[in-house]
Amino acid sequence: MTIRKVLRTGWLGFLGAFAPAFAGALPFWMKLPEGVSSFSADIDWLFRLILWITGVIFIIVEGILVFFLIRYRHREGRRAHYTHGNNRLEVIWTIVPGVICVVLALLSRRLWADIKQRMPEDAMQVEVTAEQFAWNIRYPGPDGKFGTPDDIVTLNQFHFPVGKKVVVSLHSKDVIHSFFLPEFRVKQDAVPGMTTKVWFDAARVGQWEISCAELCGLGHYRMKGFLTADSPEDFEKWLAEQAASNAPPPPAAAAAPAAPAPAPEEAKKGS
Ligand SMILES: [Cu+2]
Repeated sequence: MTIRKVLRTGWLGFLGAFAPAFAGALPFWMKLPEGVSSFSADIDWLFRLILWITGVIFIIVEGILVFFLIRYRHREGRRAHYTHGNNRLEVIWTIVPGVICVVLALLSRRLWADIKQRMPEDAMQVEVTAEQFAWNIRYPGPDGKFGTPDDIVTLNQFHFPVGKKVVVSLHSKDVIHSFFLPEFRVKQDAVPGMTTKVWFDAARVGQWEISCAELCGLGHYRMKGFLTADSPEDFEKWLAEQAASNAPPPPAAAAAPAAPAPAPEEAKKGS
């Protein structure tokens, strides 16, 4: 097989394999989880494009490797001969990957800036502090400031209103963790001593998992939180409940331990 034939076969294979990529087709075992955030479709498009490019190159390279292994296997009486290589081929397989990398970098540049560099204005602010092995979620409370007594803190329970953009300031208390929301196409390391911002939003009401995507210790497997997108009314209700359970007991209640506790139904209405 001449070099020209190898190149032509490879090129035709490349084109053939790309046709379904542009139609957005993927075999069922390669399907990604449902995309919930407003940028998940853009991430998926890039992901599929890169997967097809690397997949097709992988198949071509491995195919040529197997072909050479069989074609030039050891046979009695056949002598190897020295070859210095082919300059034209060297130039082609250096330039093509170079061009692909530059095109991918340019294609992903805007999306990267939108997701990682430009935080949306007018977004809800939440602080997430990772520790072995839990997620501490902090809301600023009515004064809108973190680190004040009215902050609302929950463990592993992250609620936010559907359709609202949320900016998360990520911290870590101990080791490197990774805040991973697969359905939102968000994954960001939480590094001790650093504040890293990340944002997302949800197109629908639902509950998903917050995983830690960094092997952070023996309990890494159980470092799991819950992310819930509520309707705005449900979110306000939930936040008010959390604020009530976070608030220190009023001095009058502390001074009168003998007062009868309200029935559960009444307590609910009062909160
Ligand atoms: Cu972790």
